[in-house]
Amino acid sequence: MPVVTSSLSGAVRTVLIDNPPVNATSVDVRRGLCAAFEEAAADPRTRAVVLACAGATFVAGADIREFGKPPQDPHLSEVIALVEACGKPVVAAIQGTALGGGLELALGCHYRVAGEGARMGLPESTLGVVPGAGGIPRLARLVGVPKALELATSGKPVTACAAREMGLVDAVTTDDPRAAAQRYAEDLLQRGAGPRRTRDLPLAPPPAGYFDDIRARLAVSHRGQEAPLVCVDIAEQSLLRDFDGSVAYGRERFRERVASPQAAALRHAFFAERAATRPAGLPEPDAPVRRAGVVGGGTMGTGIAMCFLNAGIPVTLVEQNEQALAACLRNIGKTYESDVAKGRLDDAARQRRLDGLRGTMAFEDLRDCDLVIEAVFEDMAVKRQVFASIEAHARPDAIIASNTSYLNLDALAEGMLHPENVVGMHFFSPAHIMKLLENVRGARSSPQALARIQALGKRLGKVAVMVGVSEGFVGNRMLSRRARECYFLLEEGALPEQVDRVLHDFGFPMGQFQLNDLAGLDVAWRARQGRLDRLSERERACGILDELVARRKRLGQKSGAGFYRYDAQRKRTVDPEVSALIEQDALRRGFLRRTIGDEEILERCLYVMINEGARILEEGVATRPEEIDAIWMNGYGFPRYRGGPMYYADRIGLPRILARIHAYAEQVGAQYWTPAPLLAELARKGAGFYSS
Ligand code: T1G
Repeated sequence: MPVVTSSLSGAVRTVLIDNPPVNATSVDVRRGLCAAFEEAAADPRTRAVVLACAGATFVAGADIREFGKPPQDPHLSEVIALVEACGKPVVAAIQGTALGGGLELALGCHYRVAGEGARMGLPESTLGVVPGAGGIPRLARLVGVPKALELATSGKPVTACAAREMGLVDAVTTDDPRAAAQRYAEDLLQRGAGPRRTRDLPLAPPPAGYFDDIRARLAVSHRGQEAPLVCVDIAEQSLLRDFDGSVAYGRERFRERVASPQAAALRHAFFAERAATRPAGLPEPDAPVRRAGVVGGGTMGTGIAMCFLNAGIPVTLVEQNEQALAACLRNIGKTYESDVAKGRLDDAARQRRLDGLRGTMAFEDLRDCDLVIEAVFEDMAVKRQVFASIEAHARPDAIIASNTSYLNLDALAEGMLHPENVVGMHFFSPAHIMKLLENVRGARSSPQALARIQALGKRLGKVAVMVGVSEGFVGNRMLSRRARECYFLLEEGALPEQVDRVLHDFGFPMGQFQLNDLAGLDVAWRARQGRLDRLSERERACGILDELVARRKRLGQKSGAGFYRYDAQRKRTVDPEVSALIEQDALRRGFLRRTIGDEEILERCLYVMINEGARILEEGVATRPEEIDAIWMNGYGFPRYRGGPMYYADRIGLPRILARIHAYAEQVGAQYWTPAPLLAELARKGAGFYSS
């Protein structure tokens, strides 16, 4: 089937792109468009053109799969120039998403008609590249430099209505966009309106100082990322060059970016997340979740309830007493009011979500739920009792999920009448914000139950990764190894601010001790108390947390002091009292503290995680490295432009990592630094996690 066809209706020729699944501008599409527009220009019956796409979406961009391979002519910018040069008015009919090269193609058309649900944007920088087909020079002519750069540097799409407001589209329709565009083209002909080329519009300079200001802002908001800053260069150069020179400059900078390590890592991230959320061997889910039950209205239960409500799934929320229930419902109401105040939500949507929420203290009210998730206190006995109550009142085919972070799901399922319905759904706080969801397959979870929670995860807008039962599943298990090394480093000579700076400079949003302070040192302390019997002698003897939490009541940000001191705006400062405490604790235990270099800190934090990731793959807790990368990029802030821990390991080279693991085994102890057999084997073969 040709990916581009055209047909004449009256005096309007419709050029149709049909390249599933997202009408990406592959080389065949580009060549087909050239042929179609040459035909349209030459055909005397054709007096106007509609450019449309088959399927659910307009062009969602260049074909990412072509990146990193030798470019094939024609370049998209040449195709767009041909469209724009057409002597007859060209109208783009936009449905679904017009993204990247898709929006650039639409900008080359003379007019744009969008369906009301359509979205359009320039997400190239999220892939480490930049609009390479004239997107910034054209968009800036239509909406101004600041708005054009807001789209290009954020990568976030705008709605059709917002696009019309800013002058990006000419009309928004509730009808089929192709039909509306046909009528729009006919109306142009009746009015004698001809082509309106974006390139001919003047380019207004932004306010004085704008470029310095946006570069300063990006250095913070997009710290470490190269592509957003190159977008700024393209806009700035567009003011200094003529239009064709601007397009050529953008194309050159695209070619430079697409070959960069950051672009390779971000492309990996894009495809890894899609692979990670589609575990092999699952059946098609046989029924959607129409109503969800949430037991426990604390921080996690509240966030989980809002995940469902935000996705349009009604919720029955169970709390144990009036006061707790009222507090939970109040918190949800306040969150939505705040979203409305910030313009994230309109009032009708807020009301719809609240209308879907039913609070109760009766487990009986769970009887019409397709899935019930518990988010109660992290204690085995408490959770088992709640599981039993849920099963006693919910439908026998209802999925029963635990939000546990650390407890063994199979132990939770023991004694249940239907263990095949028991799964884990590990949300990350704040649950209604964080993208990651670890879906846990229990030993007896049915394929249908797993298929349904995977489909549910996508419906909730999560990166839902299926993991096996293991202490801490995948993310927390690897994090606990990094935490152990960080505490060891404090004993051996480092201080919290040095460890945190190294991790922050690597690209994490915050370091280990800032993270502990944010989550609450009491949480870390309780988790440690629950694992004392499984800790080594050295780990048990490490008294820093006991001193901070048990004796000095320093609970982290929420108490104004933890590893750091915090002011009323939660701004942190280093606390000499903590440094003294660390030094005294080390002295008391006979450590001879030394100066530790940043490189050792980074290696010990990252390589211990990579080694644990290899063990996780060996045990089948994760089935492929993409899952580990997706988890760490979406749940723990691993910088996307480095691709995730396992991708990053391949870039460093497993032989080097193995050599450093052996060195740390000597220095720190083999019980903490034994190479995972899979890592050692891959290193021996000179292979990687992605190139075995
Ligand atoms: N190229 C190739 N394949 C793509 C693709 C693309 N641009 N976009 C999606 N796919 C595949 C995806 O891998 C999956 O394949 C299937 O389509 C469904 O995707 C020149 C240089 C459009 C919002 O960054 O954001 O244009 O796994 O699961 O959830 O200046 O896909 O099924 O085999 O994500 O409905 C800019 C990227 C490119 C858009 C749809 N464009 N795509 O989401 O489906 S750079 C983008 C998305 C560029 C120009 C520059 C999303 C979506 P498979 P999906 P979805």
